[in-house]
Parts: sequence; structure tokens; C-alpha cells
Amino acid sequence: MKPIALITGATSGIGLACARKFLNAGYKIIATGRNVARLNELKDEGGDDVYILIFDVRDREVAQMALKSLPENWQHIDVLINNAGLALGLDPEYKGDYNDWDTMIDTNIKGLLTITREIVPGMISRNKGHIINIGSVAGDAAYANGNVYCATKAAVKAITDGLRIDVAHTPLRVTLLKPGLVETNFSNVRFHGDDERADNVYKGITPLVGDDIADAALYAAQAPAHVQIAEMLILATHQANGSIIVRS
Ligand code: NDP
Ligand code: 8X3
Repeated sequence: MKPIALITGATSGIGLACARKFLNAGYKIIATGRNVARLNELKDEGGDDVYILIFDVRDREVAQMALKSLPENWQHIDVLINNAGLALGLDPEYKGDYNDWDTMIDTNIKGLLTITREIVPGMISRNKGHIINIGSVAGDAAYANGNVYCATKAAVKAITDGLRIDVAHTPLRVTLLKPGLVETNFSNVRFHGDDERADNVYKGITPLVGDDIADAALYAAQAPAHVQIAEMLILATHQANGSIIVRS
């Protein structure tokens, strides 16, 4: 029987790359997201090995209902990749936008918690499972104007560390991936569709791509059962941390 991986935010960037990488590695994929057209494209790519669930991770009731609606043969989730997330804005904290803050907190923290709370009990009862959370270098230390986004990713680190403690008596494994600059739709979203500003983020440096993070996720998932990859910080070669990027 093929293992099953559930990936949130599988419609773009890192989530989409994880979906494809895990499919190619022989997993069945539960791809979740809001963009129905993109989810259907993934379904076309993967056929019977892909099951799609459409929900916004911020809508707890809808997310719970969607996950409970999984057919019996899709319920044995082996790997959960909590990827759905975003940054909105890059402004001093004293000029921040309340709506942007709420969206980041509701998505990156509360959404991740909802999916975790719904999926992990099944893993505990099956005595098998792996949770891979997508954090960020932004969670290691705040960078200029990153304030609330950095805080959400610091929260993802604490939530991940906490879960690892809480399941340490079980065979479950918990991994935090902390990427640096990855060229995806991330900056277009952060700058509310200002594509020129988004492109500038990746100027003068070869950034990571979604596939680089998917490789790390698959490595962690495929490690022998006694090996728990607790955390990986994955940076572009000319990025030293959240603040230091050397451009040419
Ligand atoms: P993308 O914008 O390309 O992808 C984000 C994904 O998350 C999309 O599928 C998006 O769906 C989904 N998503 C956002 N909000 C919601 C929501 N409320 N409900 C369901 N799905 C949602 O960016 P990335 O691939 O770069 O981002 C993926 C993760 O990686 C995020 O958690 C991000 O913080 C993290 N990260 C990104 C880095 C980077 O430099 N790119 C570096 C470090 C971490 P939709 O298309 O419907 O909005
Ligand atoms: C995304 C990477 O450095 O833009 O988390 O915060 S960064």
C-alpha cells in the first residue's frame, strides 16, 4: 500500500513542489488549498494517486469537515506537510496593517494548529506518522520590517518543538524546515501583487526554488524510522541569515 502525504497549500511554490516530489517518490497525495483550478491540474497530473480537498486553513469548521470527509482509504495519513502560509507587507511595526497581521496569524499559526490537531490523533492511534512544518529563517530572528511575519514563524518553531516533545513517547517524528529566500509566489503575495517589487527580492542572488525544499522534506520523510530530522535551515548560498544577503 502506498504511503499517503497530506500537503496544505499544494497549489503553488513549496507546497506544489512537495506534492510533485512525493508523488514521484511513490506517495499518494492529499492536496489541499483554495485554488480549485490548480488543485484540479494536480489531480490531472497524478490521477488516482491524488485526492483534493478545497478549504481555507483559517476556516476551522470547514477544514474539520473537509478532513472528516476523506474516504476510508485516504484516512491513513503518513506524512502531514503544514505548508500553507504567507507574509503580508514589509513595514515598520508601528505602521503595520491590522488586517495583514490578522491574516498572517490566522493562517500561519492558527491554521497550522487546526490541521495538526485534526490529523495527529489518527497518527497516534495508528502509531505511525510524520509531521513536517514549514517554518522559516524568519523565525530564528526578526529582520527589519519583518516583525509580525517573523513572529508567526517563531511561533511555528515553538509549536513544532512542543509537538515533538508531546509525541516523543510514540514513533511519530516531527520536523521543522526553515527555508531562506525561495522564489515562489511568496513575494508577489507579500507585496500585494506588486510584481516588480517582488522580483527585486531575488535580484543579484540565486535563490532557492520550491524543489530544494521539497528535496529536504522527502529526505526527512524517507530517513530510517529511528532517525528524526528535527530541524533543517536551508539557505541560498549567498544568504547568511534572515538579514544578511550578499548580492552581486
Ligand atoms: P506561495 O505563495 O507560492 O504558496 C503559498 C501557498 O499557501 C499557496 O498554495 C497558497 O494558496 C497557500 N495558502 C495561503 N493562505 C492559505 C489559506 N488561508 N488557506 C489555504 N491555503 C493557503 O509561497 P511559498 O510556497 O513560498 O510559501 C509556502 C510556505 O513556505 C509558507 O508557509 C511560507 O511562509 C513558507 N516560506 C516561504 C519562503 C520563501 O522565501 N518563499 C521562505 C521560508 C518559508 P493560494 O494560492 O490559495 O493563496
Ligand atoms: C520567507 C523567507 O526571508 O523572506 O520566510 O522571510 S524571508
